[in-house]
Amino acid sequence: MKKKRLIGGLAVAATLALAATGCAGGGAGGGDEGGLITVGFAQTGSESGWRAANTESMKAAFSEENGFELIFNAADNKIEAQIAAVRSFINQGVDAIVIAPIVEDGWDDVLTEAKEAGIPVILEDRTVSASEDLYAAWVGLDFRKEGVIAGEWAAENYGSTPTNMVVLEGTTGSAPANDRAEGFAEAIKGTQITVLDSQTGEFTRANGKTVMEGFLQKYGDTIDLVYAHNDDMALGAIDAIEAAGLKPGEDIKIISIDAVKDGMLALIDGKINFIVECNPLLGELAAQLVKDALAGSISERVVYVEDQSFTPEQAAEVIDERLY
Ligand code: GZL
Repeated sequence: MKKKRLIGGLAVAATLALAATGCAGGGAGGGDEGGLITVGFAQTGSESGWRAANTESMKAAFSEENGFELIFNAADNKIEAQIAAVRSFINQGVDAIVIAPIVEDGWDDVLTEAKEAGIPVILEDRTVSASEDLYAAWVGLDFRKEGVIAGEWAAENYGSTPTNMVVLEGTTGSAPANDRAEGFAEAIKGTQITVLDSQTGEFTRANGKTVMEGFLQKYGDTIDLVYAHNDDMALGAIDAIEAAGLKPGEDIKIISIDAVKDGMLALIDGKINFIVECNPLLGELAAQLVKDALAGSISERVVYVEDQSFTPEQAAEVIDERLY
């Protein structure tokens, strides 16, 4: 399948240019009498700083001035509620549906219903295991690559000496949790990094803290390294490590993914040692894909937005110019 890879800022700029020239017009096959395209957006919930930035980006892109009427639903990280929201969008007869699927599995039936109703579905952020003919396109990040970059940094910096690691996993069954785990594990093969334990913190700061408290009670100061699948769980781990009288970033090193503002500030403060970015600003690209799908002009079905990574020094250089 053809894949398009865009650099984060370039991706947004390219889409804005298209919109400015009217290429991103209402498109055929969609739009109410006022010319607005009615879109149902099924968001995961509000579990993290990343999610807040993603929701903000989506709402800004699917605005009335951009030609949309947005029906927004946040499913509080409950897959049944998210599937029910999509079914509701179908029953409302929306022109298009956008989904950030909480988990990969369980989507075949409701996506088939959308297809039978003639409503195109665009996936943003996470992916699904359902057949590719059940959605028009996907835009997001290469989670496996994020895990590889994080693991390669761990291997380079800690892999040559015995290192005990615990993992704060993302939401069980979600594409980022699955792929970030797989990429990281591949990258540390052959090193002296040992996984003591791995448990989901559901991508939230509160659960990340609770899980880390459990790890500290069980393994104490034998823990050398934490790999957190997102910044919010890393921030929760910092809370737990400090409460235990230890120094995050020193006594226990931390590697994380997302690069949201609070994570980057902790990185600059030396409480996190390395962060791999996961760009949440997907709204403009998702909106363009909706218009292209309604116009029958989807060129690439898979659109990757490129990420970067940061040490504390690199984060300090860019923190003031970042968009989230
Ligand atoms: C990744 C996204 C993940 C983030 C978390 O694209 O799905 O979900 O890494 C968020 O912060 O909760």
